[in-house]
Amino acid sequence: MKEKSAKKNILVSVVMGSDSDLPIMTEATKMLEEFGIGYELILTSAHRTPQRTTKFAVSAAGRGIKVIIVGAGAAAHLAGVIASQTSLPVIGVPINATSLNGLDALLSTVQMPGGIPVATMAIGKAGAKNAALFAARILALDDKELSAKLSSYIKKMAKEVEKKQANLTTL
Ligand code: RP5
Repeated sequence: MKEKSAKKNILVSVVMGSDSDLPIMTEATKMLEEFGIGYELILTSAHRTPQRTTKFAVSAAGRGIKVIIVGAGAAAHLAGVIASQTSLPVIGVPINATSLNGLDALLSTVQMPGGIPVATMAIGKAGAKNAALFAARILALDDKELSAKLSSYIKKMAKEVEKKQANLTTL
């Protein structure tokens, strides 16, 4: 099922506030690759490079991007700032980057004022993985092949639980 993203139509932007977020956001890119979804990796910060962030946000839809995944830690305003400048769906991944263990990023990402939605995932690796799966579910709305891949993925997960159950009972 693995396909290289480089030659694919780029439909998803995976944005990070810092290169220190990459080990977490790799969980998202791995899933996108598994589903054969083309993506781009963008490094930009709401606070350190506000103009670069605006340039990215206002141009994304025109470049054919359909979904934006944003990982950021600390006072994580990046997803909200991007969501405020595009009508594309924005999925936020709070990252554990400070002594507050990601709670700061979670609240900064999820507590958006009414009118500017950010679909906020769990803190860290599970959130990054789910961000990619959520993007896949959005794209699958008008992509039957992708929809079938998602169904197989869900069935495979269920089978794995059954296998683990069988292993438990033979212990
Ligand atoms: C945020 O600050 C980034 O998203 C990162 O999670 C955090 C720390 O960044 P660095 O100081 O490691 O570059 O903007």
